[in-house]
Amino acid sequence: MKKVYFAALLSLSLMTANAQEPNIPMGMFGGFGQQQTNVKFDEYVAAPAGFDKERAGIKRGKVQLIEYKSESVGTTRKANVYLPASYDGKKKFGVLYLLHGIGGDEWEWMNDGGVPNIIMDNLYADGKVADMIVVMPNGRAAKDDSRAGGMGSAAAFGEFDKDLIGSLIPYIEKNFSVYTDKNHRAIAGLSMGGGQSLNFGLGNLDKFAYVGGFSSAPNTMRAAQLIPDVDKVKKENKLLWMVCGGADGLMFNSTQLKAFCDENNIPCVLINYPNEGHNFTVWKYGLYNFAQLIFK
Ligand code: FER
Repeated sequence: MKKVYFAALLSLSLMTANAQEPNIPMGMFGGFGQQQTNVKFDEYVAAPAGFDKERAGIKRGKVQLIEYKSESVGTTRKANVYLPASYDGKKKFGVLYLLHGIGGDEWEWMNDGGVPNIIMDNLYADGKVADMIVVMPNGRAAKDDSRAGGMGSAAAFGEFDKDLIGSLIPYIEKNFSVYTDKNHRAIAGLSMGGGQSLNFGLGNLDKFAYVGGFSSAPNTMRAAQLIPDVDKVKKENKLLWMVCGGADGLMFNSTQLKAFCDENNIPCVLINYPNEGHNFTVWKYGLYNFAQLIFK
């Protein structure tokens, strides 16, 4: 991962304007070490010890790799799906789409330290979450969607909404016992996946009622573009929740949105994880908290 972030820094000056951000001056990209916006953060409450540790004597869910045909990309693509122990194929569940970062793929949350299955198993065991499955796709909507793409695949991350909404969501809703309305669909992600979640979630208020951004990257659209209709977002979005490490140079992507929301009285949470950088400590905390707030 470290290598990827270094590459990200290096390539900043080479970046051309992101298709998602047509009106943003290049200076705004800033990368790590962006300008700051002062906002009042929401209270940080530490997650209980052991929230991310495998616990003995509880029921465990399982993670399965699925493949689906992507119309927009023109390939067969992969995603991991966490099914809780209580998933029996009969009762209907909500769906959380959980996205990865620039250096990741459909395995990043599972294999790079996110332990989403363990966090979810523990939350279920404690009765802290509503019924949901968690879908972890590959957010790089390109024929070659391997991790090797690095910064060069930033544009493919911007194309993922077509694959997600056009192919993956229909596949999940056809093949799993899940609700199919926006109030049972959530989207959240880390870094590039956080930016995608804010862009696609707020950009498709008819598809997602719950939106989360963890350490969102500079692919995050500026607030006025993300929220062109303040009243609509107030009416249709049920949760806009963000977290970012206090020592993460990407904080600006979150604070610019938080400041806009505060000015316009749009409910929005932004937690500053004290002294933390751009890493899974923050992202695990994000999943732990976001999962408890959705579908309730
Ligand atoms: C950038 C710095 C970091 C950027 C993206 C990232 C698009 C993404 C980091 C990640 O996903 O972990 O300037 O520009």
